[in-house]
Amino acid sequence: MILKKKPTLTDHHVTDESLYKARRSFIKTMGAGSILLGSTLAPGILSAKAGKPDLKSELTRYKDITSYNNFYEFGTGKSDPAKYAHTLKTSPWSIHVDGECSKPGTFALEDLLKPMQTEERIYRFRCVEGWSMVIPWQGFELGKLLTRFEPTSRAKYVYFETLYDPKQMPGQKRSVLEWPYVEGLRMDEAMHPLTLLATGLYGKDLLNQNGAPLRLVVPWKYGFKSIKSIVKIHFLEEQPITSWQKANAVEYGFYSNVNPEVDHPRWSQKRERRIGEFRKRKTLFLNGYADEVAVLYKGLDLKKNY
Ligand SMILES: Nc1nc2c(c(=O)[nH]1)N[C@H]1C(S)=C(S)[C@@H](COP(=O)(O)O)O[C@H]1N2
Ligand SMILES: [Mo]
Repeated sequence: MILKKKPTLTDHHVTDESLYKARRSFIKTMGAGSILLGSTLAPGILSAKAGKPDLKSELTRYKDITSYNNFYEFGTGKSDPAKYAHTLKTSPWSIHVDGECSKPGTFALEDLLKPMQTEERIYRFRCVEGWSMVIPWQGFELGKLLTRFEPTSRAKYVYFETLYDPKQMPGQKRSVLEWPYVEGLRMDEAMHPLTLLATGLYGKDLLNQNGAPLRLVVPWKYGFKSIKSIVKIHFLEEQPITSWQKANAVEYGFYSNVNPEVDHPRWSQKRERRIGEFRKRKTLFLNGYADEVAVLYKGLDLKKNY
């Protein structure tokens, strides 16, 4: 679960990243920075207070983000998804929307994406296993898509399903989890402007191992909430049961908020290893997004609702 040796830096990675950074500063200089870093960015990023670390300087290498993965549909090893996820066919792709909403339906992915403006968001990403990354996503706010389906007043939760097709996802032939992978959010979490649907990272389309063509990103929650390769969105009144709750409800709760004060039953959550670094970092409450999202959990006992 944890990288044993320090990854080596090859020319390929350096080129990849220096090109990316050069392009970003070029765009900024040209005054077109608003396209990438403009007014639609969440308050926590735009108004990054003095003293808050600049996540841009902490970016995890593209190579690590795309080769050290969790995607059990392709095996449980960290390098399995990069090796095996090529069997997933991401085009054509459609998404079925139903439940408590006025505009359900089955939609071709292109039609869903057409009106959505993608932007870049650099987020910390913390896996429940104790490792973390900083990832420059391309995506759009989940809430802006969900609104189009007109959720009813009874929609208190939304859940998502990953594709189920053992031919394309051979890991589904083994019952390590109940398939398809399902995850859920409370409606206010889903509608929060930090919550993204990602279509790319580092300025490129998502690779299959990272959840192409569309995956959720909820930066203040443990990584497993960020469900990959989504084919279904369902609005409902009752709290859904997620794949990880089904697998082990004692270890994985519905909320799964990053919280250094609530240990996993088998290990501490106080520290994390940033992939590419040697010394461990302190894990931040709500993964560093408390200013933005702590208000969602006012009055909720986070030791019980882990
Ligand atoms: N469908 C599906 N989504 C998933 C997973 C999975 O196994 N299947 N793993 C989760 C876990 S545990 C993590 S940490 C993140 C990993 O995302 P990454 O590989 O892009 O870093 O994806 C999450 N989404
Ligand atoms: Mo994870």
